[in-house]
Amino acid sequence: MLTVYSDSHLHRQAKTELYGGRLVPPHECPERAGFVLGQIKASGLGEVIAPRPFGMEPIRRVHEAGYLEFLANAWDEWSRTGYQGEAIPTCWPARRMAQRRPTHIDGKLGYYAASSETSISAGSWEAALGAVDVALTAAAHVRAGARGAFALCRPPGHHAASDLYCGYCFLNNAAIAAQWLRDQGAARVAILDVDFHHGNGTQDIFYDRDDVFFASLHGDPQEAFPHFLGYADEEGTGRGLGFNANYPLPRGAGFDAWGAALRSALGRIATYAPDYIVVSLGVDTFENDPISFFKLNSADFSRYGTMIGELGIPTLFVLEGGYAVAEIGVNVVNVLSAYDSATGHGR
Ligand code: Q9C
Ligand code: ZN
Repeated sequence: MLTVYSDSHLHRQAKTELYGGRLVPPHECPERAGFVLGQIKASGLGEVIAPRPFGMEPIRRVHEAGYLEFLANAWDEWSRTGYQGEAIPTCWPARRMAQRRPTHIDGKLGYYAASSETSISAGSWEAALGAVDVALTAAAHVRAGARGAFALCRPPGHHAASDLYCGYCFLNNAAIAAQWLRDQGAARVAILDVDFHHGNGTQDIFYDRDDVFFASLHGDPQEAFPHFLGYADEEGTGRGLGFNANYPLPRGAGFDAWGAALRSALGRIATYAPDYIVVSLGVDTFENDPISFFKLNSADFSRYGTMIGELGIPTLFVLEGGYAVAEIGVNVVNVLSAYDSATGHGR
């Protein structure tokens, strides 16, 4: 299958992540993309091409204008204050407080952040824009008739909502691609989120809609980030009721439990009969992932790539998480290669 990749992700190179009460080097680091690209080339998965620019319009279809303006200017505003570190929120519009956007950057950070591990650094906005072009270029390839395509992008996207950044994510690459496929004429799109963490941003964006089905397998929010969304009883609202499916799984879940949940999610998707599937492909379900608690081994990634391919629906894969840095290349390519084999290869 074809991969879309750009060096523009290198603009996202934060020095700090707030983790365990300390500022540590971010888990979501540039080396991640390097290992994936290296394994794609070593395995002969297929061609690697550069993205083309899609401009702001597809992004505005998903994200609020005020939020985009905030992201575009946050680093400059933060730098002008004279603060020495990277931009991290320290206060939030919590329960019973005013939901108004303040003028000071300290207030804006809390207004638009759903979590505080994600430092905003110089270049983060440029990298986030580049990731969207990667996702949309791969989406266009699928739209043009390919059975599959892979968007090798970072920063990731599935925790970002219309007006919230969260969990290393600023712009929701998978949601923007799904909306773009709808806007190009697809009647229905399904998003399958196999990242270890619940795709709270994607769920929120499509929660009241029946034209984009969302299914997510993830660590139980009682025990795992993002903690405040991802329960099994979240089934959608209004027209969207019945078009959201969550599969929270316990600590230590291996392929027996995880694969059974995937089979159920794929059954729901097959019934929905979408024109396209967008897979939020996080490989932090891996047994040695440093921040997660599932137990998939590298062979399990091939098993589920086959299962997705057996649906026979054109599929866009978008990279999300995965922090066992040296192994993420093998695990990602195992999914993609198995998908290709199950669909009779490539084009
Ligand atoms: N103690 C993605 O995989 N921190 N984001 C978790 C665990 C945030 C993960 C803290 C993890 C965000 C795209
Ligand atoms: Zn994740």
